Amino acid sequence: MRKIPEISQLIDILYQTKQIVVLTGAGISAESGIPTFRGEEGLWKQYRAEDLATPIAFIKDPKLVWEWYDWRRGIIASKKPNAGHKILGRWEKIFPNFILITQNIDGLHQKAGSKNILELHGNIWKVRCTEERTITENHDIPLEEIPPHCPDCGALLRPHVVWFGESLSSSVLYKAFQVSSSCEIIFSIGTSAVVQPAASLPLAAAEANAKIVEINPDPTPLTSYADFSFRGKAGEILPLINKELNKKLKDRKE
Ligand code: BV8
Repeated sequence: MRKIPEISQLIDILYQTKQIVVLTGAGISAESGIPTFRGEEGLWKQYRAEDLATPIAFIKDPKLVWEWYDWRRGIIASKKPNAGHKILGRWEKIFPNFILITQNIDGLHQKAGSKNILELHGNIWKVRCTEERTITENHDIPLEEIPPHCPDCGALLRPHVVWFGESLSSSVLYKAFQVSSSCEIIFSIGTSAVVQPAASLPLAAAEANAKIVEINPDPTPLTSYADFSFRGKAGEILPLINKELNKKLKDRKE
């Protein structure tokens, strides 16, 4: 098992911490087989974000945008949470105040048992009527009709996700900044830390003297601000941290 010296220093803080925030991005789902956005195998490789994940793209060609989401839903539907998702699901039960903020729309954190989640960018398994704005779950693989229409009023349905150029839910965003500005430690796991306003959350935490812990195989714009920066995969690093944490918690009980 890999030994990383900084882990013991992190554990010395972590096991006494009450308020923890974790921000995740597409990287935490990479080991579940879901392509990230910007990496080598990134989703954007075949497509450009500007062409698809925007309201203009949807107005111009709802069928093309829905074909892309239908394709992604097909990929995600068969994927399972990995060790990283599962450990975060367990940490929610260990730490008194634990909030998970995710940029991901794949729903794998919920599948791994996490309950206290803020989904900044929505959820690929929800659809919204473009007229009535009603939101419903839809797990059809593939979609019966592309683009799908509202069964009540016949208007186009859209994915209930936040596109580029769209504002996030103000209540979700307010809560995300509130908990980030009052936590003791914020983990930034599997995100390239470029998409705003999500990328500002760890900085808001640091402003309030929280420690920043980054887990990512690659450096990001956040790396230079991180107090702990683990260069590795979430599914490898989180089990190492979790193992040391459990040892410390066990010692404390004895
Ligand atoms: C908004 C849902 C107000 C849809 C997504 C300020 C400056 C510049 C630009 C802006 C700004 N403010 C706003 C903008 C514009 C824009 C923006 O941020 N653009 C970026 C590209 C610069 N932001 C917005 O439009 C936001 N709206 O601010 O509203 C407004 C209104 C009008 C005009 C201006 C402002 C809305 C953003 C939400 C967009 N929707 N997704 C969908 O998914 O289809 S964003 C999309 O990117 C996903 O949600 C994704 O989660 C998110 C972030 O990407 P990451 O998760 O970080 O994924 P990525 O692939 O980039 O990185 C993965 C990382 O994991 C890599 O670092 C990799 O090394 C690592 N990794 C790989 N394997 C592993 C791993 N890590 C750990 N373990 C592994 N195994």
